[in-house]
Amino acid sequence: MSEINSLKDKLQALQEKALLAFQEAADLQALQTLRVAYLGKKGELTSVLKGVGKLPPQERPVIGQHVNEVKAVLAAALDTAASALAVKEKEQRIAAERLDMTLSGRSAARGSLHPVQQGLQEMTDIFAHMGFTIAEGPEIEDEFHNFDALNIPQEHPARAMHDTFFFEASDEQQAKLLRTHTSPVQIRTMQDCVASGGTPPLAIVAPGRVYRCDYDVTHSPMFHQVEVFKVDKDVSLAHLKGVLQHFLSAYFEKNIEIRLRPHYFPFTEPSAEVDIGCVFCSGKGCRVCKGSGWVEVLGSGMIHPNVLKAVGIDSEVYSGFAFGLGVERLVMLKHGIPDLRLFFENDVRFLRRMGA
Ligand code: 2U9
Repeated sequence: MSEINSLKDKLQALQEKALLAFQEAADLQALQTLRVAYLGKKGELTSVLKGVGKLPPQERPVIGQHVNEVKAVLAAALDTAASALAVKEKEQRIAAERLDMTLSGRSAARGSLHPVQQGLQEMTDIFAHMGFTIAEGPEIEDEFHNFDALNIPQEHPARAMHDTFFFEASDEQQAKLLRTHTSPVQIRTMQDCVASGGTPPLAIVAPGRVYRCDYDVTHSPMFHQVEVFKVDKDVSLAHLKGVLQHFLSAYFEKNIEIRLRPHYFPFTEPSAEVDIGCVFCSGKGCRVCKGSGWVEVLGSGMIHPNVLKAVGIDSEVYSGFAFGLGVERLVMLKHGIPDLRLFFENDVRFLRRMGA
């Protein structure tokens, strides 16, 4: 066989071998290696070209053109194979990254209200259902709204420094303090009513934080109150007792017996402390009720005429009842919580047990 035909055969064989190898390349990396092996400077096509020198000069262009054709075929085949592999690799990557949307998700840990807030909301809801309007007010108060308007005179022990947190103030400034009860909310509600030309009936529930400079096993310097009041014509002690009876039975979720014991509060007259039949021993006598069968739960009374006068409501025409309760105390009684301090330590074992 002539030299030129042998070269042509070699080129033909090379092309076939290369095309087959390109088709079988597993990935783009392997294809790149083949590109170098066949078309690179030291590649197979170059080594075939070296044989061209042995040909007679007139035959060299013929082979040269042939080599160029093979080169073009291989380059085109490499490009085709490369784009096919690129598509294949992309499909493999997408398949590997596929998300199974049918898998159930990890549920996020859900927080919950603090037991005191739960209690506060339960109590407020009961009064809201009875038709009382929820009202809130500032925790930083002045002496008028916290004391004077509530018939608590200057010399009253409740105003002494040991009970009330006062803010520092110069002589000409009005003294500011942390409210010691939520009663100023009702004072402000009545003032707003009168100022806008309105008249009773007013029925308000005032929940919120209050502060007293008092700290021991049964007292915290910050605690929560719910206060309720109703002002209208002909409001009587019977209305007070009916509302208390309904509220306490609804909150404790059972029929609750109540009794009113005469007491003294400056802002109510007459005043009464309210006891319930012991929820632990049903009146038989236990440690909680100290053997008496009764537990004190709140303070109440008919609004003192001086309080109505202080806000400009005619106490000859209108009367009202009011009561106030400590939220922590009632939550403790309902859930058998033995120590007030548990509410303020935020021990998760306690919070979880309480439904957190
Ligand atoms: C107005 C007029 C009167 C609210 C009342 C009590 C009795 C009472 C205590 C219960 C436990 C406070 O948290 S505690 O220490 N409260 O005994 N509160 S009558 O009387 C009012 C309120 C507003 C305008």
